[in-house]
Amino acid sequence: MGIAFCRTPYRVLFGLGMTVLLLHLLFTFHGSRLPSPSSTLLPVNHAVPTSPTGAATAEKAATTPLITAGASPAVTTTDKRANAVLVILARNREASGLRSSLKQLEQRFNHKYHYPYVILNDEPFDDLFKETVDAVVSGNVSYGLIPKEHWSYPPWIDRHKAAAGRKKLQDILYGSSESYRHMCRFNSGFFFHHPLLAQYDYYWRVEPDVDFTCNIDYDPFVYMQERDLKYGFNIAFHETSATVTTLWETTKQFMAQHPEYVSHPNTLEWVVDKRTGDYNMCHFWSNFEIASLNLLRSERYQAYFDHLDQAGGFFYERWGDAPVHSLAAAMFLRKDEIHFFEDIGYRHSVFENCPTGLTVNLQNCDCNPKRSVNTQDHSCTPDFLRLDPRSDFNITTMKQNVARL
Ligand SMILES: Nc1nc2c(ncn2[C@@H]2O[C@H](COP(=O)(O)OP(=O)(O)OP(=O)(O)O)[C@@H](O)[C@H]2O)c(=O)[nH]1
Ligand SMILES: [Mg+2]
Repeated sequence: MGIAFCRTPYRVLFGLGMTVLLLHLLFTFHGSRLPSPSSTLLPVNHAVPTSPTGAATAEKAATTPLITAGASPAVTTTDKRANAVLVILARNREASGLRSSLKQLEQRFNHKYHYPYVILNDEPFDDLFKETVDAVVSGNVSYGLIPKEHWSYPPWIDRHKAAAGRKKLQDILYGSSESYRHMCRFNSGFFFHHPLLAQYDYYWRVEPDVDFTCNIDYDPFVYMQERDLKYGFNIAFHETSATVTTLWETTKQFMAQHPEYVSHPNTLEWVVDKRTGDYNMCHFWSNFEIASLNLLRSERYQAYFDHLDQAGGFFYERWGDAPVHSLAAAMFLRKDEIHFFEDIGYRHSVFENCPTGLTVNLQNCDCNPKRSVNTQDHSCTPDFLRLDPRSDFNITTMKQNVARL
């Protein structure tokens, strides 16, 4: 009772004042944090996972999400949420390209779910990069630096041989690039060991300058989790063979040394040429991946990566993380643990996946299914879908549907 005004009628007035103030604060907070009236109604858990030990200094919460929701259709959602993260590797100079990708990803999907982001770089991110990203995301962002040992030559690599390898491939895209090789090796063997990712089970890889062309009205992470799916792709294509001259030989050596690691059944049929027994160059395009971090952290994946890394093909040739992840998925997963995200409209450089209209209302898309690479025979997706005639997507039906449009 030491405070004089804590007596009626002052107590009543104070109570009223506090109520008004609280209501004001509540509306101000909601107005700035939640981007659309529809999203305020969604029963999605907005909790943001706490950062792992030691990651706190690298972490910066996004405070000013500016995205406003477009005209999203009715959203099918549940309270369920996966322990998942959006992962990006980028350079400072790619800030505006990344902003473009993330604005679309937020508008199409994440403004309803607020999944966190982990963004990694081999150099520290500058303030401009962070400001650019923070301005467009609705999830928490952690910026991480890649340890030197994950982005440099291991001691057993012969630098002269590596230089000769780059010269040999100089006429191929990124064939003469050293940094591209570090990037591919990092994405093959190290990103999932970064401490900022330690707490998560699933990741979705995103790149600068890609387009998400359809609304995504469900949670693909939960979709994966509920079906025990391990690897999700969106585009499958043939690799440039000169970049992986000895990758298949080296993979066969691994399988011979470690038959215990190869699953039965597996998906090797998809990557092996029936006539010759060679690698047919099919791979999932890893610039889009929704997958299990535990798969990559598994003993067998680690053993496979170590085997490849010792052989040196990341530097002597130009092994990409896409064929490496794909061969791993083929050896370690059953076909029904791999999912084709046909319904996610996605464009990366010249290739795109545009839904065929079987599962997605194309009015909510900004792409032309006739331009989609996945229904074309020179893509590797038809072969993948034919492996399992009971799969959700039947290539013949998909093609027929596109032809009718
Ligand atoms: N920090 C960092 N990121 C890189 C570097 N090189 C590539 N990346 C990132 O790694 C990913 C793949 O690189 P890209 O250059 O897109 O390679 P790509 O997809 O094979 O080829 P593009 O057709 O050019 O897109 C992207 O997210 C890039 O931002 C690098 O030297 N440093
Ligand atoms: Mg790219």
